[in-house]
Amino acid sequence: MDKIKSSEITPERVYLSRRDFLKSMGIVSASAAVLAACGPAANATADATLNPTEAPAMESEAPAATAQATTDELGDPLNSFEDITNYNNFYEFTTDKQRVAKLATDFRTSPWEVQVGGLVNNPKTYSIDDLRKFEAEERIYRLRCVEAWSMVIPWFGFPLHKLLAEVEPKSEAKYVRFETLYDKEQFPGQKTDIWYQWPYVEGLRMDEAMNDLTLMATGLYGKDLLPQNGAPIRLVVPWKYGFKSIKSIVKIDLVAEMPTSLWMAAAPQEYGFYANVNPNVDHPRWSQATERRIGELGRRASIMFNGYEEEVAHLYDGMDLSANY
Ligand SMILES: Nc1nc2c(c(=O)[nH]1)N[C@H]1C(S)=C(S)[C@@H](COP(=O)(O)O)O[C@H]1N2
Ligand SMILES: [Mo]
Repeated sequence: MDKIKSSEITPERVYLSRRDFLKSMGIVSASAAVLAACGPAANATADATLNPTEAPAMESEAPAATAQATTDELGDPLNSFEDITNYNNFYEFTTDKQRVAKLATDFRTSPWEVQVGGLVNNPKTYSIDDLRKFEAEERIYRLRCVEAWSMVIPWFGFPLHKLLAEVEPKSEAKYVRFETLYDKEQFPGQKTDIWYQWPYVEGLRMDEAMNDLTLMATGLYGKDLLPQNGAPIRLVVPWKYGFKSIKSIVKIDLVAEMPTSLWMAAAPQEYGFYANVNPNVDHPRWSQATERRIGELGRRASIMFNGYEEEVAHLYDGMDLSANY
């Protein structure tokens, strides 16, 4: 995965000047509209631009989205910034993927703290500025939702193992438990969607957490994360179904026992702890053999460990992969 290690992000001023150039050519909003019309975000974008009084503000706020690469290591093109920021699973806001972005507009991501503790020698509460001091890099990852759709996303962030090294896990620590912000005022779903046990919780086994692919993402397309993607910081575990990649994290604990995730609590027969992408094991209610890549017509074959078999298959040596959904 040389591509990933050597990646270097273009400074923001380069994007800005490029954007100013495009703007002077009068093609920024036009090209954005064309991109959106090709993807599932068409409705959301159309709604947002229907009101002409909102259009100028939206344009000046719209980030100049640029990534180093144009494809992942398999040659698949990146999904557009519009797709990635307008088609989201974030049940704290709504279960309607095309309404998350709008509901998340005013979400407060500053100040923000992440408490890291549990079975560690150096527990520490990190401000988001502290977390931004970890050297960040661009990582192009496929995101494969358990619902059988997928995207290719240029994340920006740092490997979780760098953070764990700082807090020094004790030898009794066997798992890492992550928790999303609990705030009923800002997350309408936490108030109304009583089916779920809030806050959202996820977990990884220690060796999964230490794997170099496991990313703490603070940005995508060279910009800070938007709230709908889990601002200001979220986990990205590319070989597992998307629900493992928990958003808007406020707490990370090193623990001895396997944590119970929100999805294990809600439907244990459908969502297991490991949740590795596996086209050979169907979800109880649908096939996992194929997926819909957002922006593409038709379906494509899903791949074992979402294409990261070489990096992670060894973590599961001796485990019955047909049994641990
Ligand atoms: N806190 C929280 N994290 C979450 C979710 C959620 O509802 N709440 N949804 C998950 C699911 S099912 C997926 S597929 C991904 C989607 O990430 P994206 O919207 O950035 O593409 O986020 C995951 N992380
Ligand atoms: Mo998902």
